[in-house]
Amino acid sequence: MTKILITSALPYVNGVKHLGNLIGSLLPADVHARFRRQVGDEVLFICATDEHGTPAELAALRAGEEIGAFCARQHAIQADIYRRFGLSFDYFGRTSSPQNATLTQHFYRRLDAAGLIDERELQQVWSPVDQRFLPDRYVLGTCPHCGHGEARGDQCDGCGALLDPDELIAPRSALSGDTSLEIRSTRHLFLRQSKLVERLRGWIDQRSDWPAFVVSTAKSWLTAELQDRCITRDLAWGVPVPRAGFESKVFYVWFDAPIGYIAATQEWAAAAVDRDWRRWWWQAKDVRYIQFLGKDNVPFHAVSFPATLLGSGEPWTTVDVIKGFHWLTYEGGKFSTSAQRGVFTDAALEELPADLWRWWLIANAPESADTDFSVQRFVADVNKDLADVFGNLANRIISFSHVAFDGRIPEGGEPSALELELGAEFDQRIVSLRRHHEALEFRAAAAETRAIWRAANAYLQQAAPWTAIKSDRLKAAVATRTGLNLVRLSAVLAWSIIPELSEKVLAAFGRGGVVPDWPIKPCGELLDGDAGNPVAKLAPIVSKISADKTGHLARRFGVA
Ligand code: B3M
Ligand code: ZN
Repeated sequence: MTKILITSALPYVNGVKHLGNLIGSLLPADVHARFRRQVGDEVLFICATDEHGTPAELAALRAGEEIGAFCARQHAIQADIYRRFGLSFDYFGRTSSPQNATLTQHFYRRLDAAGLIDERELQQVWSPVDQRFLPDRYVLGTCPHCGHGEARGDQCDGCGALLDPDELIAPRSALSGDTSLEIRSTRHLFLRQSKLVERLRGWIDQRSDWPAFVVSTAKSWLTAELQDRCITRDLAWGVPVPRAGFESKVFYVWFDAPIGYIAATQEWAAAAVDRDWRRWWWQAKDVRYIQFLGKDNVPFHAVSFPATLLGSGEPWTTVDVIKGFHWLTYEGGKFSTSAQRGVFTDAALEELPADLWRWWLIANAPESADTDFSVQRFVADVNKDLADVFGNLANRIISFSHVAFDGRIPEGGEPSALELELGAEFDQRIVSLRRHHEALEFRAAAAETRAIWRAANAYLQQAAPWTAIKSDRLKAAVATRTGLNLVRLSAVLAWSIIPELSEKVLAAFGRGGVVPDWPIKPCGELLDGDAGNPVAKLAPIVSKISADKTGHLARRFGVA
């Protein structure tokens, strides 16, 4: 049994995520975790909310809520949404946990002892009214390039230019509006990544399974003069820095967030007996570690976090495979949390069952390039694949078994050449599906899943038990038995992508509520098996999205 450690990028706690966030890390991680459990691997699937940094602080301020209470409330909201999306985390933790604070400070001490921490003086914006240093994005003003009046000290949303706070015209504090801003010097800690370049390069060269664009992103960071990284901030909310003179500072959110993967595993271990986080993270040579994340997160996972782990000089598990994703765009533009543009995960679930979203997103995952979401395409695909093919297949043959065979998998008759060919075809298809899942090729896995449903449908069209029953009961029995087993097999093979719909089907066969084992018997045998077993009636599992509903979705989600 292989031990597979899976982490999804940690969603920021600052608000409900959109479908782009879901497909960019959380959902593919879940599909892979489910697939690995099906084939019998030992899986640990870990995620958490990323709770520190300025986005959380600003969102709490806007909500008029104390930051700790805000994070606790938002964590619960996101946890509930992910549960309803069927995300099967073994643990969904929080980076504000005591475990993460202790571990982050531990890494800092190890890096410091190894001579990898430097104290340097920086010039920063100080607000006399707020009595604090302001991070770049807390300084607002007029953009020197386009004249946009609400430009931030890190970037202008009007023209996209990257800025420094001292370039802004008429700068003011985002907190209080204070215009009497000063520049003061302040001391910060730097992680000397430049001293780790060779070790990082050697480490990256040993990784064989990263997608090409992930390797090239990582390498481009290493060949360019690798910058030492400032790992502290002048904020009150975050992990305290255990160093004299740093009492009013915390660690930078991107320093503690990836450490949160390990800390969340410690939270998981603390939540029950017989769980050992070290089996996954410490001298764990038998673990294969896969990370799922969006392309903007690649540098942090391919360079910065490994620098922390390797620099500690301790035997931590480092990542074997980074599966990075491109963007999901929205009707030709950007999904945007700040502009509330796009489909948000809570709203998606108000409208339709999770599996419809899961199916479309995985079938269209932005794996090799950006992919565009549109309501029209979504509706067309879901209606065709899930209602016309998968749902129809299941409902039609199960209801026929009740009309003609008493709701049982019928006995009698011998498989003909048609069934034998079908068995051989399915053996091939299952091998190919498994290969796609193992290679983390999500679109290809969905395409093969769809091809399997279509092949099952085509068989039933041809074998037509509803016609055969009029003249040849044994032939109808073989076709119905094969058809029912095909439906069950189709559900097993689709379970990692559409778990809820699959389980409805599997429950009809008395096999709901457990991880369905990946088929290992030859299909010829599977498709002819289980004669005499009952099959429960099944209400229509997927209903087609109507034209009215489509109009409603288009209106609700901002495009007519
Ligand atoms: N929260 C950024 C993001 O969601 C960040 C990921 C942290 S992973 C350690 O894009
Ligand atoms: Zn501008």
